[in-house]
Amino acid sequence: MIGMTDASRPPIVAYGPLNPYMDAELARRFTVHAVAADADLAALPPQVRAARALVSFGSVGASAAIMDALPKLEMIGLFSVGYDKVDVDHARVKGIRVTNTPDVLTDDVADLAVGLLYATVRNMVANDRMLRAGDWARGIRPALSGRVTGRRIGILGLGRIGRAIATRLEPVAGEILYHNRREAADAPWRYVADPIAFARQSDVLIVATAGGPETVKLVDAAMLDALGPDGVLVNISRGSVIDEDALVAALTEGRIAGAGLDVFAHEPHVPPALIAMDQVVLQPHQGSATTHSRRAMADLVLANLDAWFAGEPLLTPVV
Ligand code: 8YV
Repeated sequence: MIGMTDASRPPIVAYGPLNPYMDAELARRFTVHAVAADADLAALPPQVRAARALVSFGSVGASAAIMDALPKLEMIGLFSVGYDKVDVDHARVKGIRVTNTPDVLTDDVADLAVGLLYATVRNMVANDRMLRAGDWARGIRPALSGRVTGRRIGILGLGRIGRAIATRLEPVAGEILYHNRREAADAPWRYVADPIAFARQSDVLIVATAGGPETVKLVDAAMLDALGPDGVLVNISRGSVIDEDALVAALTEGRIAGAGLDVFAHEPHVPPALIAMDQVVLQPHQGSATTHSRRAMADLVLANLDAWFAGEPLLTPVV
């Protein structure tokens, strides 16, 4: 009967676009109401307001407003490891559980960081462009590049992804050092407590820390200057961690050598100044965007939802 809720298929909200596999698997289990990321939350119909769970992409997250608009909400299954777009304090106060997708995407995000490092240091994208433009065939020789082997590689944020990046680069690095809120007792790499000293001692700085209020603009003009004119910055974490205006200025003025960026302060907007630069390599937030990781992330979201509705412990709770 129209309007009747099938008790075996609890109502949930799919918030913003997910992916076809996720959509199909959610539809098999739940009564799914798709809500656009920019929907008018004050105008949600009663059957949507009855949702007991919300599934959301990392870039959309879950604000206090969407939590308040869904009075029956019990849990949020986030389709990302980063939960900087989820108001976790509000969720905690309201007793709403939140899950994310750690581990399953670590290898692919770390691979992208390493790829960005090589692509940036070896000018691979600019060289690709000049070859395609016919410059090589016309006898033009590209400028010589820097090198990766032997460089001091600084990892900012030694979480799961930071460790996977360090492990990958260890065989070629001159040294791996890291800066974190605190020293990791089990990490074999050198800890540098002071962020400026850390940047000064790094030839390459790879940002792998979590986003959120604690890390906003952690990489600022002073840190970029400490990295120095031969320094390269790679960011696969969140655009918010870097002062993007300071980065554009440092690149424009040659105060750092280059940058490989997968994330930006105001995605999908990328500053035109960065787009115009040959010494940067840009990706449209592709860290976890492999078929393998996205499938595993979807399965983990589903496993958390299944656990919740079966009254079992959540697999990867944040709240
Ligand atoms: C995604 C991510 O690009 O997991 C994260 O934190 O940044 C990526 O996996 C996206 O947010 C998926 O929702």
